[in-house]
Amino acid sequence: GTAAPWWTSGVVYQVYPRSFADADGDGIGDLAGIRGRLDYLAELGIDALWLSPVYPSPQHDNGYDIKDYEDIDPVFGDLAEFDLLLAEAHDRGIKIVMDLVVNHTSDEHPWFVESKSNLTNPKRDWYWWRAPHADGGVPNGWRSAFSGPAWTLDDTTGEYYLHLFAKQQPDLNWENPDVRAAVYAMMNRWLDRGVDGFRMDVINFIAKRTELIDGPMPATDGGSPMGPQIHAYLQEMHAAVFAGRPGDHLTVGEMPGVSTADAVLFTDPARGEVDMIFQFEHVGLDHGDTKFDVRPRNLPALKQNLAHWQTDLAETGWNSLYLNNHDQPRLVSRFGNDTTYRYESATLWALVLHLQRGTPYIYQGEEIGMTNVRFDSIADYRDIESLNHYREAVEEFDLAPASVLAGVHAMGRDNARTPMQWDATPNSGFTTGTPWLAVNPNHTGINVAADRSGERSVFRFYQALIRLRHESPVVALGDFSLLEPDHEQLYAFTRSLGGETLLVVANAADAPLAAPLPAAVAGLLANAERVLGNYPRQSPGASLRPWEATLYRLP
Ligand code: TEU
Repeated sequence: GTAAPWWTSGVVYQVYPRSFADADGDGIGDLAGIRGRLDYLAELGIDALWLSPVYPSPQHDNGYDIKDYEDIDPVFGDLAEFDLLLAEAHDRGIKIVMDLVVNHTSDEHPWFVESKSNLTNPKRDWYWWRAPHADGGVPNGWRSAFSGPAWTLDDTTGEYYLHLFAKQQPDLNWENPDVRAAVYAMMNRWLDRGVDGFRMDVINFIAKRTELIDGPMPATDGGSPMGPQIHAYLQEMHAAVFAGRPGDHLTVGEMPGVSTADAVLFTDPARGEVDMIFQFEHVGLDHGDTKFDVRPRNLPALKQNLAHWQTDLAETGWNSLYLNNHDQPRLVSRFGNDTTYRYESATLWALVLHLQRGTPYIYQGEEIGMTNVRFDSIADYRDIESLNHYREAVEEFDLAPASVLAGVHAMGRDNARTPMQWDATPNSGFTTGTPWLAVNPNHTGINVAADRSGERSVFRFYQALIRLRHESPVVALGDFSLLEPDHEQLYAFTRSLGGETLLVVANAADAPLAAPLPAAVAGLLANAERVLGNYPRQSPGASLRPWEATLYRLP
């Protein structure tokens, strides 16, 4: 058959352009800045870059509110600059994956401006408009992900429009075939331009459970708005955009709230939907109903959930592997120890994630162990999700500001959006201007230059993991088996393919793990050959040091 697609043994690096590298000194990252760092990314060894949106946008949600799908926002550059970045990335064997945000547009997109202008214009049905419900007010009880109702009343026409996110992000009506055709045409023009695929923003929400919109006034059932027609839409998109093209364009769908059963349907190659998805179960285990309701880490639950995704998608389908992105707090602060054992815990989670079956995603700064930030005041934060949450919690629910700020410290999205830390100079080499969001004060010690000059380099550990995935079929394709699933601090599993077996042994805790190690692991360690580790070599089976992680090849 045909060769396996590149992404079965490749690694994707996510760039958040706003915070990566600023070439023109306006304090906001840009395309020229990314182009200036391509050698760094090539040295890391990644196969593709996923760029968060760089299209024209009012920037209410940092570019996830798009007003023109086929241009570049001047703050990031222009189409000529984009073509240059694309060419220079391709020269280095690096693919470029764009962010496709078509569940919603900006409220300044010409489509919405026309749609809202009057009740009978041709684009009225391109969005979700509804008259006030008989009970008065919003059509149903859905809430916006950014606080408040998911419906806003438009005074011009006296109707409400739907926005699962900010009111400046009206949802497109995918029931309308004209909407779907316009999106596919835009996607085809980007692929014709040479881009190598799309990360698809909340793509499972494009299909709504319409019975919850036009039925009796349901109190929000807390369930997903995702409707069953999602599979038909994705198959239609695949046929209209990707099917006839040579080469493996990457499609990764961001899908909050889906299960492994859903994911098998979405990622079964025979169904022609998407190549892989970003699921949210593992990043939902350490908080309550809202993400800011933080709960303590539960390692067995985390291990078992990730193992569940490994085994349920083993025969059919494909996993993405991530612990970080522009919406999640920094992994070393959330799952590790970002002070005493920052190097050890950052590399432990890198090993645990990159040795699983799927396509790993590295979020900018993860490869040098960047940490969360703790600004003193909500005024230092920029993210609409955190700002709306803080205002609602403090002003409407009368919660104590300090406790609400603590939730933002732990889980706010700005944790991932402080500027990339390149060196110890004042703005960490990110900009010569004033950064749009303050640089993390710890950049003087945590930065690319310091990491790569150090004896224990997170960057070089990621380089080794990426090289391993490129060279070793058992890493890319081997069967996964979790060991000691209930152990509170040991994370151990095997990968096997064609007689070759690898073993990961990781002590995900500040406390050492005394020998003898649990029998299931100790038994395998006899004659094991060390492949990679984050501590100086010691005899297999000895007590594990804090956050010690080692990869072994078994005889
Ligand atoms: O995120 C979708 C999504 O599910 C987020 O609301 C996520 O649950 C939340 O941010 C976690 O706190 C995508 C983009 O990744 C995000 O940056 C956008 O804000 C959002 O869609 C709307 O486009």
